[in-house]
Amino acid sequence: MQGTNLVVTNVSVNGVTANFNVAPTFKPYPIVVGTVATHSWISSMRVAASADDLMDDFTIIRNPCIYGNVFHDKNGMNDYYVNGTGIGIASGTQLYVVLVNGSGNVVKSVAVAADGTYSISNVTPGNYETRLCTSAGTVGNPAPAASLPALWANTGENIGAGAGSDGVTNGIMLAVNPTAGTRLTGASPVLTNSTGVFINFGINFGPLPVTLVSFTAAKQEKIVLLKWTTATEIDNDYFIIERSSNGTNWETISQVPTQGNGSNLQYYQGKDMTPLSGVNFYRLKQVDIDGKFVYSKTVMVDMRHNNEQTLMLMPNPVIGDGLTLILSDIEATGNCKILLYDMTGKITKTYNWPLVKGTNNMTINGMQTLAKGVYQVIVEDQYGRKIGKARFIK
Ligand SMILES: [Ca+2]
Ligand SMILES: [Ca+2]
Repeated sequence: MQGTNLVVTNVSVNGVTANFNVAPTFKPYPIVVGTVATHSWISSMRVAASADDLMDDFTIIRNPCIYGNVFHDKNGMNDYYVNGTGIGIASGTQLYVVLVNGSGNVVKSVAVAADGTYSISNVTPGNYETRLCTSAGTVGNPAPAASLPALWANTGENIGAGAGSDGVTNGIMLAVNPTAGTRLTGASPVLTNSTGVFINFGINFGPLPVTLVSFTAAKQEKIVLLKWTTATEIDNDYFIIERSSNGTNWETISQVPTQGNGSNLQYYQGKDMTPLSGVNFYRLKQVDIDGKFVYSKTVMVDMRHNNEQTLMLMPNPVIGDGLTLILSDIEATGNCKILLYDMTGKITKTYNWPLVKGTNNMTINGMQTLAKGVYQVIVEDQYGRKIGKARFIK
């Protein structure tokens, strides 16, 4: 093959077909560069025949993309999550996500799809700002300011699927720095569109009536004390404390009236005088004077005695992909089995872990792929005996 012209019209890897549109050059082996029209997140592909004439050096250079969702997030950060129903058109106005470089100019911009998703593909690695705007701007020109249609407000924006926002709810995510393009090599590279930066924006129609800055529940002897703090309140009516044994079915514990409109911190507390003997979940239902309501995040209190709590889970609720199990006072070694059950009692994941005597710190991954909900973790020793049990929230 060396020194001979080779014509490659397309190459297929894992069902992805590359349409080569660049003239091949061969120095000293055939090298072909092309792009894949249907997978814009691949910036280039190269096929090189090695000395044995087999095309076994297949390289795909993939630039990262910036992608994510725009959510109609009716409870804002009260539940500490940028989430909700996807939205691409707000009050009839198309939304755009604009990628802005250090000079303040538009690098790329995309219209947000009707389901709230967007994807800016083939981004050259570098430092950017992303803005949620009502206009696309023009590439190379000064970027439009972050903007929303009348009566809509930003409620948060964050990187990744976890909780929290970047702290300033202005429709701007600062200092986004996608890493360099991933290079996949070999005869059968696995193609996925996973490289990139995942950014979500949350917006809401009108300001949120109540901004909750904290909500905690703590065991106090035989009762549970619930405390929460609001930063702003507009036309709030009351809070309802709800309790659940499983995170699905909720009952009302008590109702607490608002302390009134305000933009200073307001402190509240309530009590559950008769908590359930095992795990108790709590949430707040905040109700406006016009009857609209939103739920807070869920918190958990375990009323079991301390000597029954051999298994601790962190962080709980889970934030990223990892969950650390801390199992103390282990006497027998051998492989244990970690079983994750969803609330229907179905095993969703299993892990094996070699135990050591004493305290075991075991970090398992895969939490990102779990649906939101409450899960039970059961740890069994090598003989199938239950040695730890705990619940967590995703
Ligand atoms: Ca939210
Ligand atoms: Ca921001």
